Amino acid sequence: EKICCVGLGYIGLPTATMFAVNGHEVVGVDVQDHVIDTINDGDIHIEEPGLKEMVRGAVMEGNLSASLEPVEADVFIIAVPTPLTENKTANLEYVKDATESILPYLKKDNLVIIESTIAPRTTEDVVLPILEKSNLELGEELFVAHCPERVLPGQIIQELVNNNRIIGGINEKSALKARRIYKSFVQANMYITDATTAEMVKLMENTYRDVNIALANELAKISEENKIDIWEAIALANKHPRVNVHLPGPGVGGHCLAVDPWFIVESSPDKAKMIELSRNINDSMPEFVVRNVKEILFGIGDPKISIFGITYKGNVDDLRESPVLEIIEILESENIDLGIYDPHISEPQKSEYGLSELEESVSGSDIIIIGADHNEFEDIDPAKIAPKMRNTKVYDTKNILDKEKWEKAGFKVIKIGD
Ligand code: SAJ
Repeated sequence: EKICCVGLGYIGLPTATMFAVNGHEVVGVDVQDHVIDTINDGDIHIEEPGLKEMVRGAVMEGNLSASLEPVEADVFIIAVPTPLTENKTANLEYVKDATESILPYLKKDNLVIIESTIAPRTTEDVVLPILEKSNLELGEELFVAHCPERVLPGQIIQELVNNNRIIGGINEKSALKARRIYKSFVQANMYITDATTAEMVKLMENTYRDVNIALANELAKISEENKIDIWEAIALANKHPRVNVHLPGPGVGGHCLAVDPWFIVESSPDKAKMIELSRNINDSMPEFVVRNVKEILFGIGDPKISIFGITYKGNVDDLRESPVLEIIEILESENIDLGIYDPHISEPQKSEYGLSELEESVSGSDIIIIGADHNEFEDIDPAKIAPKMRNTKVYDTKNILDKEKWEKAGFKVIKIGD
């Protein structure tokens, strides 16, 4: 079948590619010229393990191409971002624009799938009214489903194949058609429901995780007050068969957990109390880190702070909603000298965010803040960087450092919540 995938970002590109390597002819659409050029050259503009090889193969075999404009197809997939507005509501402009953009290409028996994360009722109240303009009878001539993606950045390729999927059709015919097309590569179960339930399920999953991380962050603050090591306490609590406390950190970032719970708050502001509080607790963490680090540096004149890892989590290159960027912003607003290092960030962002190489970032520094848990940081030899620093302290927000190794090299290791 011919598939047109609108949006070639962290979800759209792997999904388009997966269809392309599984027997479909796929045209990916994006509004950015450089994305189109990069993909048509068989390369990728994002970092995701295993993706580059797959894209190259699919492009070389002629099954995947990228274009600025949609094309006629059997199946249309919308995988564009739904960012947060200033007022913490869902910005649906990209979803609306993408849906409008396929209108001229829609034909009888086409299937339109929305993968973008959207607030409850968006398929019914926003997407369908646009698709009605095709003059095709919805559910009989034009089939529509909301099939939210659930893959974890860093493991997208394997999770696309192995994760269960929720298929929310506007009617049963739509859901069955959508399930059939995903069967081309999904090896797990696919559960059929209506579009509005599917929207809610997706938001519930990310909200569940966000609320649990907020609990962990709150417990970290409480443990600190009581001089308890939260990491040890969590590990012990999780020995209980029905307990799974999540991990504290510098805050919650990414395009999903930091955003999606607000869509529920937006749709039910009077009821979504715990969800909103959790968002605020997680958003308070950058401040908390800065306050702690400043206490540790108390008495040191004109301190320099090194920051390792600015992405929203380890082993990705994604900076969206990264709490570490907020830590940097606070420190910069106080004119504190910074040395920033992140092996996953390359130009032009490397210059934009003032990054330097490892050695330069620690030169004359008083403390290192570990902001993201990149694997590379576990291999750093602290004995090599200690002599370059003025004070050898490290504040580990992710609990990834080998404390013994760093202490041996003369570092004072302080963990968040310890
Ligand atoms: N984090 C913590 N403590 C934890 C776990 C995570 O502080 O115990 C932080 C991370 O450092 C990061 C943020 O939370 O800043 C989110 O990271 P993540 O790895 O939990 O999730 P994402 O945003 O990369 O992907 C999530 C996943 N959702 C769930 O696990 C319920 C993924 O399956 C979704 O597909 C994705 O959101 C999405 O696109 O919605």
